[in-house]
Amino acid sequence: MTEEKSTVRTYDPPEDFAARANVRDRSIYEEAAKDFEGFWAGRARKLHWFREWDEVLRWDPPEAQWFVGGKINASYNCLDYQIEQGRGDKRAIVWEGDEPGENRTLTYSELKAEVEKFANVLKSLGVRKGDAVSIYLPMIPELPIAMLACARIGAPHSVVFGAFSAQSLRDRINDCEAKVLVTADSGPRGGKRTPLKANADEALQDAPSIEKVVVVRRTGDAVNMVEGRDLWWHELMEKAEPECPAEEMDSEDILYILYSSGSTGKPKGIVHTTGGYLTHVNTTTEWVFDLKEDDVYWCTADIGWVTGHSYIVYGPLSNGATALMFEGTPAYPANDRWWDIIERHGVTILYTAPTAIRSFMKQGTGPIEKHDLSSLRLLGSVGEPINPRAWEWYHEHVGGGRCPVVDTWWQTETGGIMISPLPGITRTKPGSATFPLPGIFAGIYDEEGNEIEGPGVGNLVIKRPWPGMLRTLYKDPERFRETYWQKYGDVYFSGDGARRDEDGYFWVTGRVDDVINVSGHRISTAEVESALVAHPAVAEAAVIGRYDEDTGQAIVAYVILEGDRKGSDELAQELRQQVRRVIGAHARPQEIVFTPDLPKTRSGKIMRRILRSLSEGRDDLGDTTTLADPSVVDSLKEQVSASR
Ligand code: 6R9
Repeated sequence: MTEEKSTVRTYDPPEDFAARANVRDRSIYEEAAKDFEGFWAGRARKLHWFREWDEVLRWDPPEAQWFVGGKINASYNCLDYQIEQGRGDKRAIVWEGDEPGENRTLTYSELKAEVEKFANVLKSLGVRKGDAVSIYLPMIPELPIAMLACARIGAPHSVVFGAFSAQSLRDRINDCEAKVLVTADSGPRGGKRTPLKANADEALQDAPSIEKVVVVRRTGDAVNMVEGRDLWWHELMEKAEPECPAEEMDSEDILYILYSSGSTGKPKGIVHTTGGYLTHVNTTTEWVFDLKEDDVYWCTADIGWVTGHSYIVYGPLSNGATALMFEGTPAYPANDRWWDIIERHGVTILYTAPTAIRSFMKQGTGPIEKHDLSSLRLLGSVGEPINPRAWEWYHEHVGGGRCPVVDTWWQTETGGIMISPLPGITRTKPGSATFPLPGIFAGIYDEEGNEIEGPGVGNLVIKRPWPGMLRTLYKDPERFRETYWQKYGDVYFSGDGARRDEDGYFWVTGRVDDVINVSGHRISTAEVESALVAHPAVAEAAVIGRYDEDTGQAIVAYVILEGDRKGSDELAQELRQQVRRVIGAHARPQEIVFTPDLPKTRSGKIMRRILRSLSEGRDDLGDTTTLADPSVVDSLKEQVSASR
């Protein structure tokens, strides 16, 4: 993201926060750099191991093994080990349903009891160590229960986001050849219901590996139960044996497979293993969120995405945290729902995405002002570059100016947070994820593979292995090699671009595949977007490169205006000027399309591929099944033809 140079301001950690922070000593960076294997081994020792490893790291690029020979179980670490440390009666999960006031709380002991029973259910259905289990559930406690039950018996889970279509579910089940599917009758969100079981039935018409389907009764909606295949969760749980000791897993056994979102073609089955992954998410949760015993921590992501895996389930629970889990949407039943939840549950740490923040900005501060948000002490951001104006708004209006903001860069592939401020140490610059965490060695490379030292722009890479890294793409090691390692050998290619400024801060500019080339000038869509949203009339912008005979590509900007502002030729002109002012004349959009909405994946990422097709007048929009709201496309088609 561009710095919006005229307004750049830095923020030091508040003194009282810094004085009590989990990480206070800067020497941690040096210590980690001196001996990064020893450093991570020290972190791994904070977990429970049945047997310690023989070797910290075996690195045969691109294959990494961490804590070789170590025996560990993720479910044991998230449950038994917490109870051993006296957290049996502490709340592990505080669940809030789609309807306000619909709550459920599970202490660590209660969660463990449920997990053990469901682990026995899975065993009784024939699931053995190494068998994959697909999970297609709404945001209900049964989702982490099912995941931890899989982890307990060594069955890799593959969670499929509850709003994915039947076709997407089928592809994912077939790719990992899951034996059992766990789903629900239907999933309520924002007052509407997703027919999960009906989707599952459709998916299962062509998913031969599935032997049994376990169905959670969430809403009571009528469903079709197939004799001999489909079983009710509650009936199985009633009969289940209560005790199920955790399997001793090899550090490198697969913990889960998660299919990556939003890109074209076949989804990538990203594989995470046990010991290294758990070490990474455990450490980063403690450091980045400054987690303390009495925190109420809320990550607003869906567990169907990696953010939920790492920072609702494995990171917080392996730290003994109280994690809030919310089934609904920010707008239901009213647009102050999140602020109501924060006030009612006394949330202290909030971790969310820039797209949510920008949608709140559009509504103004009214909904926030109705609530007391003074419990909050730390704010996090993830998923895309956060533009400085959204950062500032988040800091001022949600955080009341007193909470550090951590902008965390990472990917499904990295397993956990890689670049982020440490809230008690780092001076932040709005829009910058700041520095790689201790023990993480990020760099910037040019196209030829030369490292750009000092200020400069290039591809964001990771130079040394890290514990949470993906180990492979499921059953496709060749694609793993090509996608991430072919470009730079033993250095990981992230697919993102980044700039380092004069002070050494990293500014992640977005996917390098979203780079536009206009007359030989490389322009980042994220940079143009940031320039546009810095204009007071603009709430959100998405920029794409359209094929252009003269210049190679031309920039088209789709713009959502603040409040009830209307688009006009004058305003379009003004916005072009704005981009010229912030970046330069070469980055001025050729066309500006005013639109009430943008096509997004359900995790909030703008689907630029669809915008590109639309602006090039192509009728074939490719795969649109991952769209959060398909009707957006039709209204955009009208806008585009009207603007011609
Ligand atoms: C965790 C997650 C990964 C991609 C990543 C990058 C973008 C995520 C970001 C960010 C700038 C941040 N991204 N966090 N860009 N600043 N703080 O989102 O995983 O769904 O795999 O997406 O998201 O482009 O490459 P995933």
